[in-house]
Amino acid sequence: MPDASEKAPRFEVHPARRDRALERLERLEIELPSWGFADTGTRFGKFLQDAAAISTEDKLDDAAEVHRLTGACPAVAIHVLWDVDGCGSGAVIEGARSLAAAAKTRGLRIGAINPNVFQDQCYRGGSLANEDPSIRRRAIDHLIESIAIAKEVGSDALSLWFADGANYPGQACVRRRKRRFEEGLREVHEAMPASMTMLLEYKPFEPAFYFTDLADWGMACTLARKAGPRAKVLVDTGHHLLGQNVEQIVAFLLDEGMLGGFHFNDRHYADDDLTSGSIDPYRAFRIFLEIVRFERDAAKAGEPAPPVAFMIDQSHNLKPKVEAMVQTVCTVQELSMKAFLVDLDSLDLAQSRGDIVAAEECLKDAFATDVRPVLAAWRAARGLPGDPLEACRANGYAAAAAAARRPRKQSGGGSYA
Ligand code: PSV
Ligand code: MN
Repeated sequence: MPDASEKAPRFEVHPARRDRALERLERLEIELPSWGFADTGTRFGKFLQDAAAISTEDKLDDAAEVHRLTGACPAVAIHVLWDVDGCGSGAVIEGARSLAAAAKTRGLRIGAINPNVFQDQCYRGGSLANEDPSIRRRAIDHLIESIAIAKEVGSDALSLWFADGANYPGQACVRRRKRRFEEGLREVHEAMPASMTMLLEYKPFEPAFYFTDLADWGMACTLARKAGPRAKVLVDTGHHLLGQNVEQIVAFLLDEGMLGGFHFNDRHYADDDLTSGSIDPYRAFRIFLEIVRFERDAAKAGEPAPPVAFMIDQSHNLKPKVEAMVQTVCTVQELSMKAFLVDLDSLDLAQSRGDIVAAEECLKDAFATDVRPVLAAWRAARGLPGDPLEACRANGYAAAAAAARRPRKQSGGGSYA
């Protein structure tokens, strides 16, 4: 029941609720994607940026800058083929070791490990579902090598996304491919240490356009369950068909104990990699609300709420990379803070009374709250810039990075053609 002492005038937040929300925000770590700092493009071309990272060290420098400004991003997810030297050779452990050391020097740690079984020519017909057993073996070996990398860098998350699928009706047998995924994932799960979680990401389209083998949360959940107890589902917010209710998926997976983490971004049409909250901030808010409500219910029941990884998966083609990442982190903090402010007791009461309008107003009141002043004060109290985005735009980091990286790009060390 709502504590009467926590009742504030309708459009004001009671200080006790605000403090609880800030305490939850304090624990919100947002993992950055190494690949979000490099030059990327669409299939129609790339628009290169002088300040974009070339090497993995550059990416770590950029991530460290985002963490320095926001204090919320101590971990960086990596894509092994793009970030670890020596993949597929005996030198890979050495590569992983130096990567971990490079992260540590910058006050960071390596987060989720993303293997890559989609870019090599051999994966034309897929990876774990390939008709050719030698290609399936190669993919599984790479996933197992990624586990070794994870162990070496101290990461406990193996994050799997598969481009497997088919482009044409009749091209492939859906059931046979499903069985191969079951087999392959089981083997990989068995190779994971007890501390490691397998995150299984789904996506209904691209690069396959007739079907992908892990097209939606139900398929990912089924395959995760068959893989083993430490396999969970990863929800990339851009990987849904138009109109899908993502927060319902989140709530459902939470209740099943099957939500492992997120790839945050926003979208208008497909997997657009737009800035989180730039298109539908209310949706991101509703997703956070499902999480905070689940956590509250677990706490009430005296049960631990299993950890959920909050990762960003955005590669901006047009925005400056570091600035876009700082903007994203601040937006995620703002939207999650609004969700943490929802008066859950009043929401419970309104729902149990069937008072639909009052229930919806609980969401709207919190969403309409301007949390920026509270966040600025909270950051300042931690020695962080009150407005990380403004600090980022003013501090000259991007200009210095561009000056240092431009010559390397021009001399062929980067991705300038
Ligand atoms: C695929 O679209 C995806 O969302 C996966 O998470 C990949 O790892 C990432 O994008 C690569 O950019
Ligand atoms: Mn993703």
